[in-house]
Amino acid sequence: MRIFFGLELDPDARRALSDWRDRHGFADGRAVPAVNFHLTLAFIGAVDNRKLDTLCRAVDDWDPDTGFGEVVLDQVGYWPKPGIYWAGPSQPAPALAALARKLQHLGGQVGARLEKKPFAPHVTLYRSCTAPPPAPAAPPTVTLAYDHFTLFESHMGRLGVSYRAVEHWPLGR
Ligand code: 3AM
Repeated sequence: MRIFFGLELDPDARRALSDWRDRHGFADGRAVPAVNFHLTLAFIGAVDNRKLDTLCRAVDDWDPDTGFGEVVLDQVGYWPKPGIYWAGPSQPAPALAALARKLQHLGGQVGARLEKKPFAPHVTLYRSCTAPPPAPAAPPTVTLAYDHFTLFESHMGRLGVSYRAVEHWPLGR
């Protein structure tokens, strides 16, 4: 199975981001269904059941010092090569960056390639854009509050990709 760690959007954040996109976020690409909105922390890739189990136990054994928190998705950006139009925080998110680094490291123990690019927190709004999207009339202001992180399975079906939460781990005390 193909897996990654990420943050879920709570229903309010999901709805707010989807509403903002309907009103302001136009792009010539494939709109990500709101049900699929997530913020990727660490992409792991394909693992078998044994590696999945090893990874989950390694996360269980680790006591994250990252607490619960929130980021405000208040800017948009465009990556031309993958054609990704995204929403993300304009402010640095050091706690999430540290969490992402640690999860990457744990993923490395089951064969995940180390990501060389710096962590760029974002929620993908559109994929496969063929042209840079027009600047929106108003930026999003969506608060993404988190108190856990999630291991997702990414599944490619006849109707496109879908994500299934495999396991959650709480953040903060
Ligand atoms: O939806 P976002 O942009 O957060 O692009 C994929 C998606 O990111 C990314 O992992 C997330 C869940 O699928 N992804 C897919 N293949 C990847 C790879 N080989 C990858 N990231 C890094 N390397």
